[in-house]
Amino acid sequence: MNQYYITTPIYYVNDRPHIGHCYTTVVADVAARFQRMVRGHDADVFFLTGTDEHADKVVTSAAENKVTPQEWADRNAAEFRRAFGACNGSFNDFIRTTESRHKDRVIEYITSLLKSGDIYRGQYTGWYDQGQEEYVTENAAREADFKSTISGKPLVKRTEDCYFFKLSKYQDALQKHIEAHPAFVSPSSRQAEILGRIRAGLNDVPISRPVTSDPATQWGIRVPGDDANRVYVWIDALFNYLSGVDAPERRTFWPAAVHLIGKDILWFHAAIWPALLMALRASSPAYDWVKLPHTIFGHGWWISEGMKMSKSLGNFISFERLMGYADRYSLDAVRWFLATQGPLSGADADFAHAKFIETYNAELANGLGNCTSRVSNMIDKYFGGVVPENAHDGEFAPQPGGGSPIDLALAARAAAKNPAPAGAEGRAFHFPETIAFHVKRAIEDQAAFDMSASLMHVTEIVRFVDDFISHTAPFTLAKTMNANPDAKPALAAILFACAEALRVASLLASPAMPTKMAHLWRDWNCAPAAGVALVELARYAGDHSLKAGQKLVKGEPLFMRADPAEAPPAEKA
Ligand code: ME8
Repeated sequence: MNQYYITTPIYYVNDRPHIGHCYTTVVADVAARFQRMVRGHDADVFFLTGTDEHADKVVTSAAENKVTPQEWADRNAAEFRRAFGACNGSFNDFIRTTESRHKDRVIEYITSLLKSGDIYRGQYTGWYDQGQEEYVTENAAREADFKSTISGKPLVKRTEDCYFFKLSKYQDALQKHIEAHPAFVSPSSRQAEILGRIRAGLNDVPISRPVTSDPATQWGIRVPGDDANRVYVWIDALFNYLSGVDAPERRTFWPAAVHLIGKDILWFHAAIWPALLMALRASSPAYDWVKLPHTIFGHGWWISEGMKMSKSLGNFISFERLMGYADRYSLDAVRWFLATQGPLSGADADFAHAKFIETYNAELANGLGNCTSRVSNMIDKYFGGVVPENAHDGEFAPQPGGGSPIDLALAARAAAKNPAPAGAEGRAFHFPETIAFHVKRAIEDQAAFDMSASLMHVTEIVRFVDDFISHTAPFTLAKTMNANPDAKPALAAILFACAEALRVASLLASPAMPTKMAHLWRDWNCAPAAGVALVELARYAGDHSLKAGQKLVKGEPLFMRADPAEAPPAEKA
């Protein structure tokens, strides 16, 4: 797949942005940036986020705030856009369901489905959760004692004329598709959940709501040809993924590679959405291009200091709190934490201050940050801040007769009575192969949407370099440079290898930490060339490697160590 289209849910405008919204958007951002880098061509990636604005509660809140629903939506959509901008989201577009480019498309889709008969008129009676704006099945209502599982408020019984979508017709096709495409619903635990529900049988679903004299019911897209009904907000919202690219110059991005969502909205995405797409495709030859997305990925939940975040408890980690962390530890550290420690694979993840500090210190301050500082300090000190000549292939193995950089380094250590760590004798370090391995694996992990595994290759390269430094102790070798003419080229080879490996690590880290890595590239004079694919950029000592003779500034440390005793940052005003 040469083009890559990734989406986030479109968020309800009524909420204040919080860690949940920022999480999904940051993870999608890391994936989008990684894929741009893999392809070396930004235009092949399309990343869409946005806001879901036709919920009834928008009207209620707007009235409370004495503005029109549209003004309320405008104000809050701007908040989301600002929050995602502040998280350095590189979305290509921000779609709002109140925009005519979206509404017009939805009307076209529904019109086509009405014509084909997959949307039809009928009557619906059921238990309605007013807070969630969703009907609950008889069984689920009974199990929950006829109360909302979210708000605890009583469910209400409603009967209304409405339009249905023939979901039942697509039961077989859906089941077969999911069974035949293991990546379609990811991770696999989610697949089992969805398949179980589909196999249990599918009923047709109501997809409209009546319009009455209550202003709250007048907000939304009217069913084409019937002003007394409007399109149910969920159906309206799902169509954003299609409307967002339904323009001649964008249609090639469809089908989406990944719809990233939280597990709360899996059913809509993994059952209703694909069935709607199948129906739309079948409705007219004009929708021949409407294939099914490749992956619907439902991540787990963030909890906060070990407790479930809930609207009633009011303990959501707010966007402002995240920005408090960003101010103190850097935005990139927050992005790294979200991307590596988040609930992607399904299990919930805890946003605990102690865990943030531990990750930050281990992986960033003492990890990547410290390692880049050590290496640039040594290049500064021993080579005047210029990348040393590399007359070496990056294969560091002891030689039978001695004389390799590693032999010289070990000899220098022995002379300085600074013994190498146990097992150093005979140990070899294969830079080109190790680097190629991590790059390949990071790309594969991204393809499997395993963000933390992919970013752990950064940490593994750093460990490899740290290990190499503790074996070779280049600072000890440096002390022999006056006495031994072979010492300097050996030191050059060692430091070149370290710096070059870290350059590659910085590439793999950059989708999560674009700002910090850009600082490093500026200091090290190694910003990746535009238009070049990752495997080329990341080849050890390849065409895009560090160049001997180029300036390499030691610069500020990338990440200052954090004091675990310091109180958690406050919300940023
Ligand atoms: O559901 N942990 O919008 P929404 C992780 N408008 N992620 C979380 C989270 C948490 N504690 N809380 C929220 C809607 N999220 C609809 C979607 S899409 C066609 C329509 C994230 O504002 C997670 O991605 O309630 C979840 O799916 C999304 O926010 C729900 O956002």
